[in-house]
Amino acid sequence: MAAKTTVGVPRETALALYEKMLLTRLFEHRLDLMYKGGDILGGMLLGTGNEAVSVGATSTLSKGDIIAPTHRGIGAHFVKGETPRGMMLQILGRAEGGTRGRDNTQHQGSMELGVIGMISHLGATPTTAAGCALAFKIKKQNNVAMGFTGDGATSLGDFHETLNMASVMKLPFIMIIENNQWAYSTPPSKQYACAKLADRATSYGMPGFTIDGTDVELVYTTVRHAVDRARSGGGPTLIETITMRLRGHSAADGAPYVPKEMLEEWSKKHPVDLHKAKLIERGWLTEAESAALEDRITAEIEEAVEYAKRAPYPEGPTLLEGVYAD
Ligand SMILES: Cc1ncc(C[n+]2csc(CCOP(=O)(O)OP(=O)(O)O)c2C)c(N)n1
Ligand SMILES: [Mg+2]
Repeated sequence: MAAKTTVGVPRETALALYEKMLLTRLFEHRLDLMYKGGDILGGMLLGTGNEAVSVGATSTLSKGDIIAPTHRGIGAHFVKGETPRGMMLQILGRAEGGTRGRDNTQHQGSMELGVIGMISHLGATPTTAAGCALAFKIKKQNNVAMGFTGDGATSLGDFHETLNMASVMKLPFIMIIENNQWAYSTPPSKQYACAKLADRATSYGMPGFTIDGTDVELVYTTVRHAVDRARSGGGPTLIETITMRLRGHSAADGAPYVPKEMLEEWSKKHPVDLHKAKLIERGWLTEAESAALEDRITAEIEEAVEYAKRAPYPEGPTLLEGVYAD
């Protein structure tokens, strides 16, 4: 089923969505520069083009709800309360970061913020989120869990098992597919043969929607409906968001396999630019206000960079602490 209408959101919400998306974009832009400057070791994955999904979907949640974002979900971490400083400490592998310097990508989780750290074995992240939804149901806790997956990871068995079980058990679960039309170098035509990934929802006995993932208000309103439904005992919903990965798979991937025209076409539809244009058209934001916001966010990011660069790496003898269960 395709969601046909873009329902507007209140001014305050629309501006909050813009702020978090802008933060995500500027933060990732800074990461890109730092990677090129040799400040970031190892791999780096960016969610450029995915801002409306990571921010829009998670902005519908309440305290106590749990998310399990993908490797393109820096915006989701920010919405759940992670700070630019905390994220920078993690990405620079510092002792004060979420994984205490054991790792420098987005594997950090926080029970306090309600974030399951991204699990690199694709497929396991949404499954874990559904497990949280089951726990909420058993404990009669009025919370929901939201799992995220890329288009490629929907081909894994875990994805099907998770949705089947979530539907049978009527779990308070929302499954968001970030269909950015690439799974590394694999396009949808070599990944699945159904017209839309959300069409699979019918076979699980749950509602499914395919929506434009560049429209943050559409993402917000569609997901909000699913969250309300899950919270009131109606069971899970599958939402497929169509976006485009505007960068290579990782910073090391120039993505020569992506057709130039496709990239050019989608670059004109950057979700942050689209939302900003709407806000300005409605008179909810001026260019001057947007520039001031950008300055404030940039200053916060620069503070995070300075702090994290000065922060120590973990001490050698502590490295095995917290790696294995006691
Ligand atoms: C089970 C498993 N197989 C392969 C990989 C290697 N891998 C990491 S990301 C990725 C592509 C994932 O594509 P998609 O699910 O569409 O997410 P995207 O990167 O496009 O956001 C692959 C193949 C992995 N991490 N886990
Ligand atoms: Mg993908």
